[in-house]
Order: sequence, then C-alpha cells, then structure tokens
Amino acid sequence: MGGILGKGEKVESPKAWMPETKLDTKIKEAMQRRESEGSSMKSFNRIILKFPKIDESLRKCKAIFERFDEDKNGAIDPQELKHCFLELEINFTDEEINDLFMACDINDDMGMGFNEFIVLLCLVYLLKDDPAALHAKSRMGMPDLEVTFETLVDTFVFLDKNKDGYVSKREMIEAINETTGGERSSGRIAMKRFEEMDWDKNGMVNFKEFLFAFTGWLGIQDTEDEEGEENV
Ligand SMILES: [Ca+2]
Ligand SMILES: [Ca+2]
Ligand SMILES: [Ca+2]
Repeated sequence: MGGILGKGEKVESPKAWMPETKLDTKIKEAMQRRESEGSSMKSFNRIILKFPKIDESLRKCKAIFERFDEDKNGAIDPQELKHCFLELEINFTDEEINDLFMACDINDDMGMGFNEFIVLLCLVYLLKDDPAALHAKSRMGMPDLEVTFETLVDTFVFLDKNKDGYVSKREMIEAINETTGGERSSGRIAMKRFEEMDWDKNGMVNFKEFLFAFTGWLGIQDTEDEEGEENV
C-alpha cells in the first residue's frame, strides 16, 4: 500500500486533514453538481456591486425568521425549525434537519440566530438542487429570496475555479487579481477576507464558511435590535 496515490500531485482537498461530516459531503456534492453548470459571474467587481441588493434581500428574510420564531425568544429552536420545514414543504428527514441545525448553530446555543438561519436556508436551497427538481420554478416557495441564494451560490461557483467544492487561498487571490490587475491594497483586503472565512485555517473555505463570512461582511448579526429597524 501507499506510494501510489498523491505522489507528486498537489491535492487541494482538506479531506486529508479534517473529517467531513455527512452533511459537509452532501453540500460539497451539491455544489459540485451546480459547478458543472458554470457561473454567470464575470468578475469579482460585479459581485461586489450586487452586495447592496443581496443585503436588502437577506434583511427582508427577517420577517420569515420572526414568523417561525414561535415563542419570540429571538432564536429558532429545533422544534420550531421542524415546523418551518413542514410549512415551507421542504421534505427533509428529521435527521437531515437536525444535521443542518447542528452545522449552523455555530455559537452552540441550541438556537438558530438570524444569521445562522439565513445560512441554513441558503444551504437548504443548494441541497434541494437535486437533478430531479432541477430548474423548478421555486424550491422553497420564496422566489425573491431564492434569487439571492442563487447569487450567493453563483458567487461561490465563480470563485471555485477548479470546481472541487472549496475556495482555496489561491483561487481567492486569482479572483481578486483578475479584478484589480493586481492592485496591492485590494489584494491585501482579499487575503484578510479569506482568512476571516477560513475558520479552521486549513487554507480552504467551504460553502458554509463562505456564507457565514458573507453575512458577517454585510453586518448581519445574530440579533440586531439595536439597529432600530422596527420603525420601517
Ligand atoms: Ca424561538
Ligand atoms: Ca445559535
Ligand atoms: Ca477550489
């Protein structure tokens, strides 16, 4: 055994260093299916221009969040999440819902905060992209939000040049350089962004990490009562 695989070959997969959960694998596979269709994004600049629209759309998701936070305690607990899936007619098994919950509850408080909920929904959006349902009009009955989720998926597809389901540091640099012609300051910002995304510092960013970073950049927090959004 040994010596046959990987010799002289740079394998850009974190699998060797960290165990993937079943859900991680499913997300990666769904992403790779989507990647085989290519990205409609032409440049990183175009993505940045879309930020305000993405921001607006995700914040509107707050109403959905509040609808499913039945006891109004500011978090969606596992039971509330099950109701949410039922109502949205998302046919996931209890085990799948539970796995998603655990994966997105990054602060381990057994509740989905607003940002965690957004990430969860976007992962559901990606996972529902099974070949059978491909190009169905709406996967979750929330067409507006789904357009935004598609933009986020598309952005990831754009960044993941070698289509392995992860954005590596090199791919991030590549995307930025294409945009700026190698302008130094933006390159540095890009690297900082990348490091923020790469929680476990393995040099690779998966879609979940990407989504959490993205909501973070937009300033979408767990709770945002202090922003005074009530008076809209
Ligand atoms: Ca609740
Ligand atoms: Ca939480
Ligand atoms: Ca990649």
